[in-house]
Amino acid sequence: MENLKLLPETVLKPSFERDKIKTSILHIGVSNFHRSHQAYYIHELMEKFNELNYGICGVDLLDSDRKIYNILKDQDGLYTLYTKEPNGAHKAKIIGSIVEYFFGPENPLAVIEKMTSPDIEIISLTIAEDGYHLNEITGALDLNQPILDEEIKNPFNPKTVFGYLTQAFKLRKLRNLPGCTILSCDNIKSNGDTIKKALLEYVSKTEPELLNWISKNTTFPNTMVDRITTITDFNDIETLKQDFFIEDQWPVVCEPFAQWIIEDKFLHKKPSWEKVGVQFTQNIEPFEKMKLRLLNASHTILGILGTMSGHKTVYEAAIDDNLMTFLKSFMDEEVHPTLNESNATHVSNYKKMLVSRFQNPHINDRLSRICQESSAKIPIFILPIITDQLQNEQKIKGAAFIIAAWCKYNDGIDDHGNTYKIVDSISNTLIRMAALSHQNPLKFLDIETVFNDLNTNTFFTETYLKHLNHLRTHSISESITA
Ligand code: CS2
Repeated sequence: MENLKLLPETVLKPSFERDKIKTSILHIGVSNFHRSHQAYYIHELMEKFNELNYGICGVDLLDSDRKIYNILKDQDGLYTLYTKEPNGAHKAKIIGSIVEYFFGPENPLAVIEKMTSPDIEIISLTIAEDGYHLNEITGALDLNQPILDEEIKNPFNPKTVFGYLTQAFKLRKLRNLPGCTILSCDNIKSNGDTIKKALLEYVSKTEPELLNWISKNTTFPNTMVDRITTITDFNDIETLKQDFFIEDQWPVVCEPFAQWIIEDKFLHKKPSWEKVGVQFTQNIEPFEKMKLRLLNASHTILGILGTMSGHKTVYEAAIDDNLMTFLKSFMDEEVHPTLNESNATHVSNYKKMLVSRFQNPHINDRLSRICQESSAKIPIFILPIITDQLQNEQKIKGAAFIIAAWCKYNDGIDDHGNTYKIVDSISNTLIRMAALSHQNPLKFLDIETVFNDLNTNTFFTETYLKHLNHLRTHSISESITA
């Protein structure tokens, strides 16, 4: 903190008194995205309005997060948000809203105690799809996963968000304390409803007498979250050193755009986050659908088709004319008809803005980041578009092309003969089914955890087959323009 004074004028530093901050948010999952989004908004509220009531206590639950824990401890919770504008302007801002930090694997009881503190009004989450431990087919909590089984047998040594919340709620009830708002900030459909349903399933199995208390003492707003945040690379750390004299072990790099829409469903007084651009709404669905089906689906498309064409970043893929022509017509003809155009959503403007966000030349967003865990992303971002279009007997040509291309993607060789790695929790299955598809082209669609019963729709499978056959002997750009 003392070192901040040594930084040049060009670096934006917290001007508020960090020791006056009250910690009323406990956030689980201090990812880059959390640091570029929620922690940034809260910092803005502190900086611009001196509202110091929503300080964040960061918590990580996974062993693999030890590095960020050590770094944030070392840096007194401070880190740099490094924003890059399309015109090349760069901004370095030191974010000061994370004021405490706990690490579950080191001291689970301290985390439970903190979660029980009456000061904590909001427990927010960015735990990614995996953190919800859902069964891919039924969507219900998958109590057969070994981590949950082990945790249920050792409730005082929790591992997952469910074990922690259950213990904290038990204590809150026992101590006659109020409950809190559980605010999921994950990029999944109906994130608030999803965590609520999974938590209630867990509690009914482990502590059924707590169910009634939870229903009266917690709320689960759905949210839509957005800010393109890259994986920090070594060059960014170096540039910050050279251009801004900042020594930060793990800065966060992102675009200037940010959006956060939250269902107005807080247990305590609603935070005045609208002052810093957060939008509260009664109905999150149109916003959420628009973001998942336009931004995230487009990312997946650029990721798969771009990697196969030999591109490395979203920017490179987004200035490839063939890919963009395909993407724009997919957005117009197959996605837009499934969305509700309204004054609130402005789908047409949103599409235009997306293209310029993707074409920001200074955001080094690797396609390898986008393609990670496609088996979890495609069912959220792309398949619902196909389901809606099929239901309305509308076009699925582009979507079938994307799925056929994804099958070929899992062969791991691009159109120039270079290889790349498939990074996915079911990579073995993807690679095996893609290989079997060379003899039996519909085989890939048999991965039920991803495609459900899509392989029974002959309208879809016929179009898919046509594309896959063409892709077998042609490159992505030849197939797109065919
Ligand atoms: C990306 C998202 O992971 C992905 O596939 O589409 O991380 C995207 O960058 C964010 O949702 C932007 O808000």
